[in-house]
Amino acid sequence: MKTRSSNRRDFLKSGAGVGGALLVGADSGNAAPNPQSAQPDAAQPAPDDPTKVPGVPARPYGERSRFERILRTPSPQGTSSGTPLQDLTGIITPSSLHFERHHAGVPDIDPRRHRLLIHGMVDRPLILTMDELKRFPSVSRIYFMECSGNGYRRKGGRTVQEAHGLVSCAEWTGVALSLLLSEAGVQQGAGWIVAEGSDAAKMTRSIPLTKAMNDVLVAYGQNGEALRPEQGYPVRLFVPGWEGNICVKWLRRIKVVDQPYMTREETSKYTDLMPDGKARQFTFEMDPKSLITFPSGGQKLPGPGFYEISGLAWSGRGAIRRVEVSVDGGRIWQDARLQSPVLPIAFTRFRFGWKWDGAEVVLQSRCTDEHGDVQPVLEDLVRARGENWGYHFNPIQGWKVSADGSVQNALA
Ligand SMILES: Nc1nc2c(c(=O)[nH]1)N[C@H]1C(S)=C(S)[C@@H](COP(=O)(O)O)O[C@H]1N2
Ligand SMILES: [Mo]
Repeated sequence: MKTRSSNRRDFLKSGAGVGGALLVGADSGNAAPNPQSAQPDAAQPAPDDPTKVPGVPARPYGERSRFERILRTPSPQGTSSGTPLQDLTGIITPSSLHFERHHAGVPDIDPRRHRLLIHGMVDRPLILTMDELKRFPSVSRIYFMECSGNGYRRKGGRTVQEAHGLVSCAEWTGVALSLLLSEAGVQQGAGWIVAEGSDAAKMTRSIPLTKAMNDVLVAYGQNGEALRPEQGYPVRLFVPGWEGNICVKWLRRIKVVDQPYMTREETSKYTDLMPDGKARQFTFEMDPKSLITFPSGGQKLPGPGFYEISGLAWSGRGAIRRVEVSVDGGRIWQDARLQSPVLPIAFTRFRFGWKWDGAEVVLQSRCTDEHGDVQPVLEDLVRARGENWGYHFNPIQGWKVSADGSVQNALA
């Protein structure tokens, strides 16, 4: 059987396609393409014969190749870290690169001692151990999660990771909250739940019962294994399509109540101050958003030629129906190809073939979700929401490609 690299060499030798530029763009999608990778036979010393040298032995827990270097970017305060969206393939974010946001650190929880309490306006209050929780029928779903502060308006950012890294997409496994609430028996007059975490922040949020009974998960699995501590080990709430902060991590308590509790997170934080001086509360859903991840800020194109523009689109309200790309600063928009699967409330990967003539250009993407909601331009967002606002930042993102191939954030 031929290896991937020998196929690649044959492809280059045959002079098929457009040579090195195609491979650097589509194959590595990397921030710093190595121009030598276009001529492996000529310019690089012959590698040691990998068929003669044993690598790592079988090991109990896998690690990536030592040549792979992509990382999250922790904030200076250590309270968040961004996903390197520009370096990922497909739609799943590896758990080790899932963005983090925590208000007061990551607690170290022994799952054998952890309990989940479900109480309040219920007939049969429950105290569940993790083992008991895992005995309930479970479901696995692929969902994105985005911090409502992602891309915060005045933040800027050189790369897609710095500007928009507080969004990821994973497969989440757990028990439907509706099942646990039915088990507890919700009483007449209940209208909300309050979810509380067991971290120092005691993150607490109110959620309408209609959502709680719809698609909310009490999740203990992430990409096929236990949640990572950063993601809420041993158990978190997962509220599909809504602001990340509602997905309470290290979940210890769900209280069924008759009204929202007006916690810190829904009064002083996570409200949207409007131009008339009033603040919007409970702006739950994340709006449709798309990003070109290649080419994007900080990357450099090696020269004119063919490239496959690629990126991600998502909407908190359902599936992505359409992504359009403009390669002329927004005059002409053309449909990008949506890569299957196109799942509701998940990343959708889009692709668009493009021939760069070497002139300065601004690349943009614009998505539309299944309800017809379209990603707006920045000017329209500012007009609607005023100067004070900064959360739920989903304007069309442009990347400027200069004549030397360098790519910059056109919004910064
Ligand atoms: N208990 C608890 N839950 C929490 C938080 C927190 O600080 N404490 N941060 C919230 C915020 S603001 C976001 S955006 C998401 C981030 O989830 P992640 O770190 O798994 O990406 O978790 C939410 N859940
Ligand atoms: Mo967040």
